[in-house]
Amino acid sequence: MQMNLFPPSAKRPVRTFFAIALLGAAVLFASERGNAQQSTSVAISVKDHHFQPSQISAPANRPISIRVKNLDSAPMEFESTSLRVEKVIAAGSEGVVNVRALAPGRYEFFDDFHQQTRGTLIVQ
Ligand SMILES: [Cu+2]
Repeated sequence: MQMNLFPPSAKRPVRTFFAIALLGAAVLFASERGNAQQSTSVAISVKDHHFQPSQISAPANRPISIRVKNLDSAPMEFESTSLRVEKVIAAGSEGVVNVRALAPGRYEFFDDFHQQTRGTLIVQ
């Protein structure tokens, strides 16, 4: 047997209230996640086998696009063990290296074709 605590007219507004509250919470949650996942981009150049600047920084917990411009007349390979990336960039050209969202810290990178060419990404 069904117990009817509320008369039919009172039941609907209560249910509507909860539905709206739930929807509101879902929208809030989704937009916070959206902010956290919004990517950021940072640029760096290579000239005379030196990164310019040799230190770049980016916010934590966001995917990062590193735009690498190779101003030298030789190809280079942007590489990092801690970032788990590797990308060849032809002479006089540029490439984008996409990195996952990172915890705060220092992440070293180098040119695999000219190992003395080194730089650091500071995530904070
Ligand atoms: Cu390599």
